[in-house]
Amino acid sequence: MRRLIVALVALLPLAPCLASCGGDAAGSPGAGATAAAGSLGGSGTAVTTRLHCAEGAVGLTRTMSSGATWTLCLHVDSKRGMVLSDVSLAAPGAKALTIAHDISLAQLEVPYDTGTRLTEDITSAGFGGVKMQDLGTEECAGELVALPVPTIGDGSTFGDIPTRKVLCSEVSDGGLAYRSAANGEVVAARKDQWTLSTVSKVGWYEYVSRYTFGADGSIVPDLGATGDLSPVDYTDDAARGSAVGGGTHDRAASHSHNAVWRIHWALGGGPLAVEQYDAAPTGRRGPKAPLIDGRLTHLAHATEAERVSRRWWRVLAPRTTNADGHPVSYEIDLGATDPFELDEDREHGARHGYDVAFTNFDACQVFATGNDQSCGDGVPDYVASDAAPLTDPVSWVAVGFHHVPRDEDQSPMELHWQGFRLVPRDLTATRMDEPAGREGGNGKPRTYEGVPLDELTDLPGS
Ligand SMILES: [Cu+2]
Repeated sequence: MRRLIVALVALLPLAPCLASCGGDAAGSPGAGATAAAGSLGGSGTAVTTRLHCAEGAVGLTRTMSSGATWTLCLHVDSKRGMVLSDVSLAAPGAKALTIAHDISLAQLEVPYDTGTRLTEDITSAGFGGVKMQDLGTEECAGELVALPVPTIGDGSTFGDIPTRKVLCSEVSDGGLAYRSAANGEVVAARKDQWTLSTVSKVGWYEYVSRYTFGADGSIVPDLGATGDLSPVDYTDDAARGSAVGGGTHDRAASHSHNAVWRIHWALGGGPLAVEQYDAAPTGRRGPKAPLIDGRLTHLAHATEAERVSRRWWRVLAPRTTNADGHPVSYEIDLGATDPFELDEDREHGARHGYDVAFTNFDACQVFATGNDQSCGDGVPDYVASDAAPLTDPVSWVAVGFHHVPRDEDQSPMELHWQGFRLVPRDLTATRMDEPAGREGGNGKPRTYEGVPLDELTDLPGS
């Protein structure tokens, strides 16, 4: 059942851009070298000239195993590193819908539990410039793409901008998409996934910034860490480190990798809205199971929100509906994370932590902390100053990893990952790639395996 449609696109240097890529003002790349495709991987190039991106950005596209097509512009910012803009998805046979104007990292804070070190790796060191590493075939099994890598700002002001092979575009097996045995037939299919990644070396750590685009319309931003433990952050305090040498010696200090991503949503165009879903047991029971009530709450204004059990958020386009008449939306699924409170936000009072925050788009609001602009230093400032209805949402998604070193972290450290998922919710009326025989399966079925529902006796299992 595996269906693989590979985009056939030109392997040509990018022509000068004819129009803006539509990215946020803060992320617009400046004048510089044009991007060129690098060596061709086994699965074909993703670089396309069909998409008009801003100068300094490369256009990328990929048609997935589901038949859905992703297209986006990508450039390197000296601070944020890889920045995606105009990220759009075309479901099979449908027009492309712009999902996000702009997606990037907005901060990576690394405080050590010993209290002796705290770094802000995005706003201080930056993931672009000389920190962004050239890649080879060990790091990238797919296509290496050369990009202009500005060392200062967006590159529009200072000198020549080197073009280097810093981006890896890779298509890989995404595992089982579905399996269903019914009506005497098994339908099953695998799926593929498309990853874009860069590596930035900041001190002893090397960070992999990665976005995985799913055949199902999902986007998974994540951050991997490798390189080496800090050689200068060891402690005698057993509460603040763990022995990585013989016996109880050489306690490498525990620390946190506090990452925040910024997503400026598009969903085909505004006004948009944000909702939070919560569900809780009622304390009562039905005939066989507890009664649980869940509901969506409209978040009318900029706000900080915390992760609790069964809670999730979605950004929706109330005026753009799928064939079922449901507003198209994307769900923010945090998955596993170590919640954190950014140290730089501590002056905002005892309760200043957020797992997800929403604000209206402001081109000046780029970083989660250390923004150092008239529009505020960071997310709590942005939320506090934003009284307008929340209709042009930016999501600030905080995903932490409290790293207690282990022997296997040396040396080099095995890559550890932290991230989250953006999952389409009601983007299409059914799954995008219904297999033969399942077309039109939409809503409550009238029969199951040929038996009318009212004749079905209770089935064991779910
Ligand atoms: Cu670490």
